[in-house]
Amino acid sequence: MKASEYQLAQQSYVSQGMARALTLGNRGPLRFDQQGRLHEDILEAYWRTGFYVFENVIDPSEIKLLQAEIENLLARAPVDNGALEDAQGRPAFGQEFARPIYSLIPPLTDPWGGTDKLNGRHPTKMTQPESASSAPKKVVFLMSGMCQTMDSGLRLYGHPELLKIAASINGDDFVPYNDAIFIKQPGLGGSVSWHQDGVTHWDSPQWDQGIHGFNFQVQLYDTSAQSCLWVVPGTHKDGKLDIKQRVADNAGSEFLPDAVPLFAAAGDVTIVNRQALHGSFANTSKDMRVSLTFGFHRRSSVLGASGALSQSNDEVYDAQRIDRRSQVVAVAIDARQQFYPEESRYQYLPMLGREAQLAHSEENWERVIRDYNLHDLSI
Ligand SMILES: O=C(O)CCC(=O)C(=O)O
Repeated sequence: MKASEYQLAQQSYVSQGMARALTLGNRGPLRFDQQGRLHEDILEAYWRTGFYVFENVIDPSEIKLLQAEIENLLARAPVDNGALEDAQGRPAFGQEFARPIYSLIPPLTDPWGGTDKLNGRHPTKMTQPESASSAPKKVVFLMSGMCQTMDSGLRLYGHPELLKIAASINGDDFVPYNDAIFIKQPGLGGSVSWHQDGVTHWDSPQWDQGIHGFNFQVQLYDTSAQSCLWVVPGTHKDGKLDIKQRVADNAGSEFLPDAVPLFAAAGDVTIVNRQALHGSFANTSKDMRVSLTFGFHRRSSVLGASGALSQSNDEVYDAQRIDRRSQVVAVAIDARQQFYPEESRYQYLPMLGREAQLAHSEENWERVIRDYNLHDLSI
């Protein structure tokens, strides 16, 4: 299918989705109560729908710094997965890191749908419209390790308001998960087929609507319903879903009738429950979307759990392992404080009293930040 035909097919779905999204009462400015917890109306809307769009959270000057670092990373990307050179023939960025920074795909394709990748959690394939003949053969789809590839990314990870949201949802002893930057260039960005993120706790006796945590997405550009993530509200409460059946029941169409778009502007921050059914379509629009995605868990969900997704399942997340990965939050908080000294510093309970030891220094960067994502806590 041509990209223009896909856009046309999407048109009425998109406008109906926008209308549904605006009835849900889960978008607006960030508000806290006097104890520094998310306002109860926000918590109610998050737990009812499984997601929230916080408007205007990140200052435009910070967004500019993030955008500049992303542009630089994109310019220095390898021409393909594992290639040693960028498009200008220079050594590609990031080859010294243990995990590849970049993941590239053919334009407008769906790399995971219908495959057994990522524990097979994307059972159906999205439409892959044809890209323009002038399009590059491969485009960057994901970038990982934002705390080591971008100074502004490390500082964002220590943002006090975002960490207050994490504490309000997962408790003061919340634990980090992983991060990934989704790049959806206009007319090129691939799709992420319908899925639920969590893979480990569906049959747990302690299962509830919050057991697999949530993901932030910090949006660097204005997005529309064509380019943004879509979520089926309330599905985080429903246990593991039969996604294949759901798509089959919709005459095989990926345009699930009850999904809504999380359209957002630059500087907005979205949160999505990792059990909610979500996905995004090939980006045939004119929007650039860059979503800095990073998640947090309840400590009780992770302690004693075995590795999944990016981690091998013979890993066990014991207290030491959790502490190792959580130190990244402490260094990020200090990196932020050094750069924005006027801002109030977040007090991260698991690292209380160890702030000096976990200051942002060259030594701690090498010890805690370099290759930190080998220790991600994926469940
Ligand atoms: O942003 C996207 O398009 C996909 C994000 C996603 O699926 C996720 O964060 O799990």
